[in-house]
Amino acid sequence: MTIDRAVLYLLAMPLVAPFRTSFGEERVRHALLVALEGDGRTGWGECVAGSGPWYSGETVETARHVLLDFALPLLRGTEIGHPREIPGLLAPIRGHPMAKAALEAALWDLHAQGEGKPLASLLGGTRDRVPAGVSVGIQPDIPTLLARVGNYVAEGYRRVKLKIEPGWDLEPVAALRERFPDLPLSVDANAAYSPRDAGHLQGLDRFGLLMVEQPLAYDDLLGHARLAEELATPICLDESISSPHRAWEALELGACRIINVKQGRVGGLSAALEIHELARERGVPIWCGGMLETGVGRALNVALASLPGFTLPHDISATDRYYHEDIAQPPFRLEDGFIPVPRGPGLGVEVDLGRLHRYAVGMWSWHT
Ligand code: NPG
Repeated sequence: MTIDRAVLYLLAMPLVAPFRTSFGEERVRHALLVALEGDGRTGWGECVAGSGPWYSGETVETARHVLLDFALPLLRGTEIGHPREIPGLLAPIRGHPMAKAALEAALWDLHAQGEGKPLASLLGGTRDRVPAGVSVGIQPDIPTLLARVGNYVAEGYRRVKLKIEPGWDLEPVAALRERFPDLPLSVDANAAYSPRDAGHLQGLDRFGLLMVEQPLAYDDLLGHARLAEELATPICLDESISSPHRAWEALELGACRIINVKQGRVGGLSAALEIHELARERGVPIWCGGMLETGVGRALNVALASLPGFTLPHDISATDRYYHEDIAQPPFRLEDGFIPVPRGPGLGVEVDLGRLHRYAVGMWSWHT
């Protein structure tokens, strides 16, 4: 494969409902899409950086800058045999994992289309559907939370993850547990607590949670290792796992027992595959996280989640949980609590160019 042209689209996609976490509220998801043209085909990748540097240091603007001014020029005129060459080719760029991952994703799509195979099968996927979880943002009050979760449970979601922060933790979890005694339930703090909160967090242990996700700061592996000794609930790390090496360090330190794998956060699909291998060798459960992606990013997550080491329900929900109208077709639908893995070549979804242009608030073209 050689890249002839790249087009970057910045989309502003209104969410069906505001999504509130401990680091802020989103009503419109900004997504940077990368379309790579080469060998007469177009491959698509979605950059998961947000509009501000809250979840990670990257933003859609830093990603655009790095892609156009540094990453794409590094690939100029290069014959790329396989997308797994991308991390090596982009290695001169320090950091910026989400920007790099978007480029690698588009190349995987191009490569899989060229082979005429679904991305899932090229990655080594073994499932034809993946268990769907749903992530529930911080709600204004407990009755609203119970009603919202009741609807998701009725739709068939297999696991509910509740966003927590100081002031919104033990009480909503207790209310959910009381109403749904057998529901697989987890909580996600997005780094909202400090090591001094260990005693308070122990209060979660009586609710039989699957895990508590990222309680402490993103750069505090040691703090998580110490906290793990005080909690019965398994710790899962998200923000802290920025690379396969960090995953290895976290496991060596005992900082987590479960890993949330997001290909964007770890620098691309090749890195995600390495973490999958590591987790399988060590018998560590992993699952695929989500970043409110459009259908382009979701198709890639579903393909990744179809690998055998991904053993827990994912933050992969149906399209209608995020958007009234998605730029990719067909929408992802829940079937008996699972999301089917697309079977078409590449990502297995079609980008609706009319919708793409309707939601685009910026567009940049790059030529070799
Ligand atoms: O289903 O895509 C989804 C959302 C899952 O909660 C979710 N994502 O902290 O993991 C997270 C959170 C997130 C969303 C983080 C958007 C950053 C941006």
